[in-house]
Amino acid sequence: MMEFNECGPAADPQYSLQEEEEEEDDDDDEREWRCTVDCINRSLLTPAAAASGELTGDSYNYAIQDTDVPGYRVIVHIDLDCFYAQVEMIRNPEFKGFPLAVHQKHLVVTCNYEARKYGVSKIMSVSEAKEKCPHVILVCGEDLTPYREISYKITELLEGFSPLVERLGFDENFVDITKLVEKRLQQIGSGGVPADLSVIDHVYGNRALNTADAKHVRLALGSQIAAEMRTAIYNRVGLTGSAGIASNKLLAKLVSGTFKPNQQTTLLPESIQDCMGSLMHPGQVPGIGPKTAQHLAFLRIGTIRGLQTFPLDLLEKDLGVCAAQRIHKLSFGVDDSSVTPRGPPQSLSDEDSFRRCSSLVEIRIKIESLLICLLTRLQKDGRTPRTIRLTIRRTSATNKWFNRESRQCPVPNQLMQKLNTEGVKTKCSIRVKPD
Ligand code: DGT
Ligand code: MG
Repeated sequence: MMEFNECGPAADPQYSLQEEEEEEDDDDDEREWRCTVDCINRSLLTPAAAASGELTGDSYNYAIQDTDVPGYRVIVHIDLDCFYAQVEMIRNPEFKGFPLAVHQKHLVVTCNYEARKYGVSKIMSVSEAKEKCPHVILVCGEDLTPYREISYKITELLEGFSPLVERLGFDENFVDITKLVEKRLQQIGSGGVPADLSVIDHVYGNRALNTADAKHVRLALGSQIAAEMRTAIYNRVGLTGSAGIASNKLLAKLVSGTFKPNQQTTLLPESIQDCMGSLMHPGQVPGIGPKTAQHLAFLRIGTIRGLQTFPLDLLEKDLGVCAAQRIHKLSFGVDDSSVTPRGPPQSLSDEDSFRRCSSLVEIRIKIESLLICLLTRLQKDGRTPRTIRLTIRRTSATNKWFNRESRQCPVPNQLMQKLNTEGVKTKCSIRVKPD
């Protein structure tokens, strides 16, 4: 891994989007929503009140002064459909229309919707996929370069709609379009909202739109903008995606998967509780990671309702005030976290399982090839890294997260100079010493 920052951990490990997180075997298994709960000033609203849309202010005034008022924000979550598979179909158009699976080592990491019809699914072994669909086209997806490149293209495209775009993995983005919605409201002006204003595509729970309700109007306009974004992604990059439109990140992410592929769903405030209630357990709430879910299970909290009704003071004692308040609010669909653009990644990394390596020579060849890939990316990036780190993770049958060992050092000046003058073809010299 190459880091652009000073030595030390690259970024907030809670909910960061480091390149390395997007690789297989990511150790950030506690992907929790960034904690923005104000632990000193408790919210003026109870979560239930906030979730039900009981906000102060004139709901008939469509445009609001403070576009950051929770409940009045309009957030879009876009998740590209079968991302790696779509990229492979762009690279090889002859694959279009046929069942296709992308694998890394022996695992299918995704497959197109044609393959899904045969029962092929993500994280299925290649042999099982072949059993389900003998004529499935298998493409190796171990080189992430094409996915990474298209992924950043999509984010850039979305930034053309709003500067507030937050990447979440390779194929998901949150976009805060509140300001854009405000602009459209201004364009509508005093003439009033057109009576035929409608939500594009699906409304969660089939709720009827009430054009006299400010939040409904804002979300309906949001659904139009989301549809424009999806059209732009398709026209300019050739990819389809599914979108969720809601008043916060949590809800937008939750509903974006309701109808897939290539569809979108808007959540009106009156359906928030139904949407939260549809989740089987707290671990399904985006922002509640597996460790917290495990902890909740230990407290015998196994359902969303159970979490909502669990005494907050007890939860605070167990999880700490900040975390307890955060997940309690999340269980009601309340999420105040803002869409935070993160800019370019603070580190670049590559990894391999070294499964087929059984000698130092093979290890050396493998590390050199990883380093060359990294240097190629570094050269394209254009920034100068400060630190290089090598991490070894020894997996065991019982726990694959432990036994992580790292060594790091400043990137040698000569390496960068050589890279600048001779390019990546520079021979990488690695010394692998036995312990
Ligand atoms: P979707 O969203 O259900 O239509 O399908 P995908 O393929 O877009 O799935 P998603 O959004 O969960 O993940 C985006 C890409 O990330 C996917 O195309 C392949 C990769 N990916 C997903 N799950 C895993 C995993 O468990 N391991 C690895 N290495 N890659 C994964
Ligand atoms: Mg996806």
